[in-house]
Amino acid sequence: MTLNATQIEQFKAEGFLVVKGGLEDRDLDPVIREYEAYIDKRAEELKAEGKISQLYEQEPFDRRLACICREHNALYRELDIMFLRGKASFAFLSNENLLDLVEGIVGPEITCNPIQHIRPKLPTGLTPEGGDPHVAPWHQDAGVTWADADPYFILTVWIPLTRATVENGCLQIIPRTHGKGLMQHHTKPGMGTVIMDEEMPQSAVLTLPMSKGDLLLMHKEIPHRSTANTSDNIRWSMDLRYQQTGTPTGRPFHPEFVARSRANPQSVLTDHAEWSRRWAEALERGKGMRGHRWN
Ligand SMILES: O=C(O)CCC(=O)C(=O)O
Ligand SMILES: [Fe+2]
Repeated sequence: MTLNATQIEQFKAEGFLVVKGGLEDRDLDPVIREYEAYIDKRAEELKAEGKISQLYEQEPFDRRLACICREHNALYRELDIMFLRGKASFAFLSNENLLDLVEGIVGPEITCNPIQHIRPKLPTGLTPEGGDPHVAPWHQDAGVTWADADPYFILTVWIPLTRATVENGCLQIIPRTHGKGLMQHHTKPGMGTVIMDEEMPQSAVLTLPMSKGDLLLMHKEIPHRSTANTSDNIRWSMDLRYQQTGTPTGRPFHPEFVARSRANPQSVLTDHAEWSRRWAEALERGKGMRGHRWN
């Protein structure tokens, strides 16, 4: 599927576009299977170490991790894309159906920005140490890069792996607020990078429940947030960023790579081991590095 002219116009006018059913199970399920297998392996280990009382193997993908974390939460911090670094997850970053949609906005020379996450948003109260990194206060994604990326366009793609609902903390955005540049953000302890309520645009908030297969394409200047997960299931999601090759990612110390190129096809990175090596090295080298610019 590619974006039609109306969809591209809509993105330009609104600063976002939801593509319903843009992806199929066969695009997303390899990632889900990879995470299920990892959680299964770790559950066996945690059970053997006496850290959890049972394996919870009858529980579905959107419940099992929560059951495990209720007993012992070590696993929760191992799951983001750059820590698990799975083959299927890497392959998904260059998924053809995904990039066909991205190309409609970014053009044919596509770099995958290293600000990329897989988030298991657990039911509130279950999260280690109280704070929840997957409850995101109001921010622009332009606010979580270094300033070198400010003049350049970056596309956020937000992808639910399980149903995202009002109850489990789907995204909320403020449409039509892009094109005016970066807003002032602040670093708030326990909350992260945030736009103060009094500095927020006064236009209407749009709440975006989404189903597996849907994608949200969002301009980096659109303020968005997600609130706590008050349900008893996990909101699993991915958020990825793409931009025109050659433009700064705003995270120079983390590995970007060329995901698609019509002009220079041999520049595309398809080597999972190499991608994984670059992340491992960057995480080691970049310890203590600040991704955000605010005090
Ligand atoms: O997934 C969330 O709840 C927040 C995600 C976010 O801020 C983003 O994808 O840029
Ligand atoms: Fe964000």
